[in-house]
This record gives sequence, structure tokens and C-alpha cells, in this order.
Amino acid sequence: MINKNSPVPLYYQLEEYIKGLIEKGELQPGETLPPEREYAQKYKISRMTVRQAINQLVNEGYLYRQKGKGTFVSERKIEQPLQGLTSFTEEMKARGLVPGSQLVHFEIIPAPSPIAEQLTIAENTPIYDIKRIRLADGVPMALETNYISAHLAKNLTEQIANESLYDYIEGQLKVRIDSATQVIESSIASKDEAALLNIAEGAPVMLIQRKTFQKEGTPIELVKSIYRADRYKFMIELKR
Ligand code: 16G
Repeated sequence: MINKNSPVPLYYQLEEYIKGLIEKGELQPGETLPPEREYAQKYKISRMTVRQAINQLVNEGYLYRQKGKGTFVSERKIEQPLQGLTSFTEEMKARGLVPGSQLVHFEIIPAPSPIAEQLTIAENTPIYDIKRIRLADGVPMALETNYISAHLAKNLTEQIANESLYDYIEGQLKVRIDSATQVIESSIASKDEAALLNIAEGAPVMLIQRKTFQKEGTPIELVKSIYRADRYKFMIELKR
């Protein structure tokens, strides 16, 4: 497993080895990682090297530390492809997870100028302001704020917002969701966001802003999503 004659650094070999055990399920989420000295003795490497490997795995989110308790295996991250315009509900179902929403806010408000501009409607036109915690198997994954023109989404109810907005837009309103632009940035959870997502204030999150369009280019929704960086990663296939 650890080859001292290899030009590959020892910490990296150990890091990849532990990562492999996690990926194969031989180390399960929540399981305690054996102590550093055990690895050091077993592979005849220094504890510094073991610590370096473990630090890397903590930084990458494969492991987490709990003060005074030890190092544990993290829950597996959801890998979301960046191609394809899908909904949260579709993404979770495709993975065999049960999608859910917890409504935090639901109100019709007059569109403030920056939002109106983006939705190409006049300022103060009524829009839905919807904030939901998005759940996978009951666990909070993301916090999502949608702005949708009330004129477009007539009769949108709290019940619908608790389910799938895309199902409603396409199934009920018969509006074809065609394309979107999406910007992803790193960020940290504010106090309120952290409380809703059940993570620590200041924990890393991904801020995703999506603007979705109908076929003729009319904007349908403006969405700000805060995704937990400890539970999500994004994947894109590149071709040259
Ligand atoms: C996803 C979209 C969001 C959309 C929602 C609809 C991202 C970053 N955002 O969360 O823009 O409003 O799906 O989901 O993927 P729903 O149909 O389950 O309500």
C-alpha cells in the first residue's frame, strides 16, 4: 500500500489509500478513524506524515475532527453534474434520495428594482419571494430563495412551494423551462443560514445564482441557493 521507493510522497500515498477505503465503503460515514500512531506503526512512517495525509482529507471534506473525540469519516458528498438544467427534486430522486422542502418564507412582494430588472418586469410588479430549506432524506442540503413573477406563476401556493416548483411551472402552468445561466461562488454561512442548514456559522458553503428562461428568452425565476460545501460537490465533463 505504501511504497517507500515510489517518487509519490508518502503522505499522498496514505491519503489516497484512506480515500479509497472511504469510497469503497470499508470506512463508513460516522466511523472513527484509527489513531495516527496506528498508521505510523503499521506503515513505518512518521506521525507527521500521517497527520499531513489526515489534514488533507479533512480539508477535502472526507474526514472531520471533533475536539476531544477524534477524527471521523464524513457523510458522502452528493456529486451534482453541472450539465443539464434540472430541479432539486429531480436531482434527489435520481439518486434514490427523498426530496423535501421546509418553507421558511412565502410572500408576494413588490419587485425591488434590481430583481425587477433581472426578471425584465417593471419595478414594484408583484413577485413571489419564497425561501425554502431543501432536504435530502430529511437532512438540510441547501437554502433556496426564489423570485418568480406573480403574473407568470398564478395561484402558486405554499403547498406547491413545499413540493416541486419546476413540476408546477411545467406541469400546471405549461411553461417550458428552456435554459438558465448559473454562477457559482464560494462563501461562508451567515448566522441565520447556519441555523437553518444545521451547520456552524462561518462553515463553507457554495453560493449559486441561477436565472432561468423560457424558450423566447423571458426570465422565469431568479434563484439564490446556499449549498452546504460539506455535502455537495459539482462535476462537469470537459471535452477537447
Ligand atoms: C434547483 C435550482 C433552482 C430551482 C429548483 C427547483 C440549483 C442551483 N438551483 O434547486 O434554481 O428553482 O431546483 O426545484 O440547482 P424544485 O422543482 O424541486 O422546486
